[in-house]
Amino acid sequence: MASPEILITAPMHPSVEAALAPRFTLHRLWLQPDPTAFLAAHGPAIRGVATTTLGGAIGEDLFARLPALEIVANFGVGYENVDVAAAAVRGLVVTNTPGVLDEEVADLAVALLLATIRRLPQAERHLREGRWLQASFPLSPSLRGRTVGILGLGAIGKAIARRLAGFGVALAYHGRRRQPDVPYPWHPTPRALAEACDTLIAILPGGAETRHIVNAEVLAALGPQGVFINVARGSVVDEAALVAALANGTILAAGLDVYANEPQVPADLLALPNAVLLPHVGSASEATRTAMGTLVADNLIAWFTEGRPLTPVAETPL
Ligand code: 8YV
Repeated sequence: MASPEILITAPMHPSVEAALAPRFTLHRLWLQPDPTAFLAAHGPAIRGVATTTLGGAIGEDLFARLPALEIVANFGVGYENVDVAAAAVRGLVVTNTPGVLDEEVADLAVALLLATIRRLPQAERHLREGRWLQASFPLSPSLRGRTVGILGLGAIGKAIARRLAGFGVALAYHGRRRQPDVPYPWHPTPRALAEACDTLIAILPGGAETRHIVNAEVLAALGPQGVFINVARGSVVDEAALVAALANGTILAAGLDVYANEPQVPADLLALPNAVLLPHVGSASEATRTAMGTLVADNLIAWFTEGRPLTPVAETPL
């Protein structure tokens, strides 16, 4: 029997193709000189799609050209790039990569928090540029005595909270629902959380529902000693309001791993001395990206061999 045909929409970690190549016929859409003509010719045979959070949005426009499509396997725990409602109408399974990146992203979140508060990149630049020979690096703010609010207490948020419990800071959270088994105070809105803390870590899903959930009002509530860390999605914060809040002292500092329009980072954000900026590296270790790629492939393999995906998203019609 011919092996099932899989469309890969964008380049992703080599572990995906390594695991899929022996079992499937692979088509690499981004290498096609004319993707529209390619889809017209090969679309009807394609039964699976592997896509990535950073590879652009996919939905009905693509699904309509793939009438035999059964499953969309997303590289990334966030899957706002896949129109799950359109997929559900067509009875398509959608999978993501939960679990395998939680601890890695939580490590990065804490590293970014400390780097931002203790101004580690600025301190390193001070040394490298020879300025230490003239003067000690200026004293930094401190994590001591802070209350850290976690916006989105899912699996990664909890992994961040576990780490921060060991740092002796007070914790609080906001999510859609209070979680009865969580010992930290819950606040019913992002603004109420920001009022109750001075350090806010965003680790909630992206997409329309959470767009600009951190706005000028929330930043003002965080206050002049406020530190904002974003390891979620650029869309969850009003980037223009954040730039203004950092520039005029509404908040103290920000540490960002994600942006509204990646890989574009606005020039006025780049110019701010009180922002620590990373290029979306939360899960970007070799080991974790390999685990994510393997899970993308394993979902497709499980679907085509056993008829059940390993990690379907909540909206998937199973
Ligand atoms: C990756 C991520 O950067 O899992 C996610 O949702 O944002 C990151 O782990 C992304 O998936 C790479 O495509």
